[in-house]
Amino acid sequence: MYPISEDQQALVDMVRQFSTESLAPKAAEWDETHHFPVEVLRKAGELGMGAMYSREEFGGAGLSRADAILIFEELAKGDPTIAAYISIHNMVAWMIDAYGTPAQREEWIPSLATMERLGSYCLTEPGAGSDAAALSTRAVRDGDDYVINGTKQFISGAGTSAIYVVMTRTADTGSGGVTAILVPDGTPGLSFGPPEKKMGWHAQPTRAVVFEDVRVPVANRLAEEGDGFGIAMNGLNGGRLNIGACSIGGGQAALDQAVEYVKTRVAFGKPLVAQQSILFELADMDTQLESARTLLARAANALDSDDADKVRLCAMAKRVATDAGFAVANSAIQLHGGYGYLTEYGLERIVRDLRVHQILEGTNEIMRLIVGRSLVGR
Ligand code: FAD
Ligand code: 2MC
Repeated sequence: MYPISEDQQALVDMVRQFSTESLAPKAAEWDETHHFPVEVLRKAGELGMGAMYSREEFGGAGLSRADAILIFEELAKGDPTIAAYISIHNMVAWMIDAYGTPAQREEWIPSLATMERLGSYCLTEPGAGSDAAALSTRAVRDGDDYVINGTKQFISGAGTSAIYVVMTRTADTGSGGVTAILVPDGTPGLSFGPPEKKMGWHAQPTRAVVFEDVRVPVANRLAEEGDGFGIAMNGLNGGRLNIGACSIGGGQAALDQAVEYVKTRVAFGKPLVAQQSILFELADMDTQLESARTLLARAANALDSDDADKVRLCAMAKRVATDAGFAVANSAIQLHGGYGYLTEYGLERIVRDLRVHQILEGTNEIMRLIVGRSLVGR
């Protein structure tokens, strides 16, 4: 994929301008005030970022996964938290576009594409995180409806979203008994836990989603009964790449800041950059990001071409990129000395925001599990 094409460069330039003008100047304030900037998300939607890799028929942008990772890196340079939410929203849009009926796609894709309406992805439960196939939120068929009961935990965008893609249990057959159902906001019996207090990701809400006899028409089911686990996992393959790209973007912003700092900060009579150990540290940071970026691009190409190896590559790239972004941002704090620890410098926010990327969308241990299993065939 590298070097990128002229079209991709134009995309990067457009997103960089949006990120620099609309995200970066406000990121610290949104973090401090825990503000979810829905109005800015609508601007991103106007620029085509609400359904990037959904088909164009109902308003998607029809871009590739290789394009998407370039976009997420640029968005995250401005604000990793907002970039990551846009990724989750895009997962939801893609799942509806890829698996929905023409009626479901027509109903949801146009307004998800513009981000006029937002989406949440509901897989995790209090008793089922890494072991997602153990989920117990149940959907019971009653005539032409499903009645849903259960709780989803840690749901990004909950309370603000217009649509919840909910992975439910319709049969006691492990991953084969999972069904994906669309639950619109406002459905009686749907409620939300209080906003979680978190280390980072302050600029987007994380809440439990509670289902108490929530009744939705069978027409709200995505694909067939039992297809839900595959739908959820396929949504996550792309999400894992995007979240990796968000980590690279955050790490790159921190590295850029560190490079400028060590050129001007004087210690022992000369700028820090004159110390070869400092130069080596910068070189290692740059190399970590570039290696991760290259692996992400390889995995994105595998997803675009539906390679047999795509799951392994997406898992590997997610693990490497989220570890790299976090490590680089943390090193940028160290290079700033005590100033790096101050909120004013913005680096501690990047570190707090990137830390969770090693945990969500499949922990980095689960990424190793996926890669390891593919090696030994189990
Ligand atoms: P557990 O599964 O309990 O894991 C605990 C520890 O054990 C981890 O270190 C894990 O790696 C390790 N572990 C577990 N199994 C194994 C194993 N077999 N081998 C080795 N180690 C193992 N979920 C959604 O569905 N939608 C969202 O929008 C969403 N947003 C989130 C936002 C935030 C801010 C957070 C924190 C989480 C979010 N999540 C979301 C949930 C997230 O995906 C889960 O937290 C994650 O998958 C881990 O599950 P868990 O927290 O239950 O940890
Ligand atoms: N892509 C496509 N299909 C997949 C897949 C993937 N990434 N992972 C598993 N599958 C399929 C697999 O091929 C199998 O299909 P079939 O039944 O046709 O053979 C089926 O799913 C079951 O897979 P396993 O037998 O591997 O299931 P197991 O339960 O042993 O392990 C595991 C599944 C651990 C890989 C899965 O539960 C997992 O990815 N856990 C992590 C959960 C997670 O990522 N949560 C993120 C929540 S979202 C979030 O955090 C956000 C911020 C939005």
